[in-house]
Amino acid sequence: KQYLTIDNRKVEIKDQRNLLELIRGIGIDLPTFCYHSELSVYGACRLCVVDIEGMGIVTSCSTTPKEGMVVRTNTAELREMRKVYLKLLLANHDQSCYTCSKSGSCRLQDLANRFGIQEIPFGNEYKPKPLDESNPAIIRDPNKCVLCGDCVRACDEIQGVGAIDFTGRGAHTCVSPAFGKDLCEVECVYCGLCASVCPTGAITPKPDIDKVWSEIYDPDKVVVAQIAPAVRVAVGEMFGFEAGEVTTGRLVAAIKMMGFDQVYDTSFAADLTVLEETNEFIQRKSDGGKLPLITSCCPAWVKYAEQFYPELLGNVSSCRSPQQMFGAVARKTLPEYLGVKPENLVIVSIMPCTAKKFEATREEFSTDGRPDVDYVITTQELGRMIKETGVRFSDLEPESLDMPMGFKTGAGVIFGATGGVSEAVLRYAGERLTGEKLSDSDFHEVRGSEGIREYEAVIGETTLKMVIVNGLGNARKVLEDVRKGKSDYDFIEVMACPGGCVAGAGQPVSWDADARTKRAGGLYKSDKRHQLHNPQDNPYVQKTYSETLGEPGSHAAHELLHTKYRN
Ligand code: HC1
Ligand code: SF4
Repeated sequence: KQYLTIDNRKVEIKDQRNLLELIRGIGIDLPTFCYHSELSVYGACRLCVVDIEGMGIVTSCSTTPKEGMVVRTNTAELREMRKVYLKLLLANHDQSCYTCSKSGSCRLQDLANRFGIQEIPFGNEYKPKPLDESNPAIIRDPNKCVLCGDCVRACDEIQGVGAIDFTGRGAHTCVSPAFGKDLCEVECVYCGLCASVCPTGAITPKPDIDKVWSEIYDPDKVVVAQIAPAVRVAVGEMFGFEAGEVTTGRLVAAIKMMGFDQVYDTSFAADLTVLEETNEFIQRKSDGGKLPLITSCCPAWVKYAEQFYPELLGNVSSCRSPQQMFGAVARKTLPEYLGVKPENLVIVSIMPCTAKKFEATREEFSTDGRPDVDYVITTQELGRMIKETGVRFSDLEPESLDMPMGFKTGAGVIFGATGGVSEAVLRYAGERLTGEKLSDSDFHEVRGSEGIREYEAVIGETTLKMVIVNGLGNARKVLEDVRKGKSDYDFIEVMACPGGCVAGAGQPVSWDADARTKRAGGLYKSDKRHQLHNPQDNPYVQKTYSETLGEPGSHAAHELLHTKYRN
């Protein structure tokens, strides 16, 4: 065993990658902007400085812990240095905390407060730069950038997109797409990972709150909501609940009190998606069609495939995502069901994701020129709207979702975690291929958190070779082999966000490193509590087929539930 000393305490060195991790591991929250455990070490913000006997002052993120080191994290000099670094950042910051959407969860604000900074002696040096609001998903505000580079490394190292980079030199350095272009002009897929890792308000989800309020206030409109799977296990974090706590009932109550007329569940449409996608999969498998079949519910992944793998678009399932299946079915059936004029029906999605905002604007997903989904707000935006109303979320009595589109099986709920779509598909494929009902615990091995997970499902005589991927950089690793014809997978699940939708960029900002795992755990717990686990058993999905769609893969199902991709 090896030991070192930190602030007079003897500490064992285990497998920590750097001194910063070790220090944080013993409960000292050293500040950083540019350190992120899933990204390469950049060492630029210098806030994590420590004093090591014999070495002097170094950044702990780029120092390897060694036997016998004597480390101090808190000295007069270190404290002064941190304050100067913070003041320099603040002097180049627009300081509009009152109006910033990140207020309350901004690390610069938090640290300025923590270090008791009361004045910025250098004067406010910043000259306002224009915002980039060119796309439907995220806003880039260079005035709030602290040049930590987290967004640049996340986009490059995790997503393999490289849509943004440092540009300019010295005092003119900033982060932007190449050649000063806007995000809508480069290969950005709107995954929002840059916003998730941004410690300040420099990249944030684009809000649609005001538009939704004005529809709610319009007496002629009937406003319905669909709630995505991952929202229910995260929104509570904005009201003091632990990550992963399932708050669906309170969520329904709050949304109703806000003035929505009906509250439905995207998981209903996820059940529907499983039937269509599994049908497509089994058909391709039996007719020698194009395999592997690649999932299509993540809009950032779909845009990525269109841009970087156009030759594999034939492998991507033609199924619309659950969000868009919901929109199409709701437009077709709800006016009559609710007795409302079609033009007065407003459909709002509540999603954990920024790319869903973009997906809803795609031309493919509109009927007679009107988008099937009118507005997409994120979990964060919903939480802010609830806060605006003053409703005390934790005191609410849980309410039930509205029928029919509020009914779902556990399969439609687990979609929000990486591996969820695959597991749901197997629950239906199992029955299709064997003619027997399988237990819902048959395919739990697809669960996990690794970026690439292989799984072989043996169902009767058939073996299905699957791979579950999250993070687009991981997708690239798998797809390169598919492109070269070197892969023998039958099925590939791709989610752009590491961990799947539970960690989407629209989820509440969390400083809990385990939030992702806890939220996924919440979805699996919710599945367990559901009465039904197999999507094919959803009585309202069955009814939708018998009344509107015929059967999975029918002409009517294709019209409403499938799509084509842009090459
Ligand atoms: Fe997702 Fe999906 S699971 S993509 O992660 O297929 O956003 O939650 O709503 O559409 O159902 C997101 C989540 C979501 C869709 C479903
Ligand atoms: Fe990169 Fe995703 Fe951010 Fe676009 S949204 S810049 S692809 S990380």
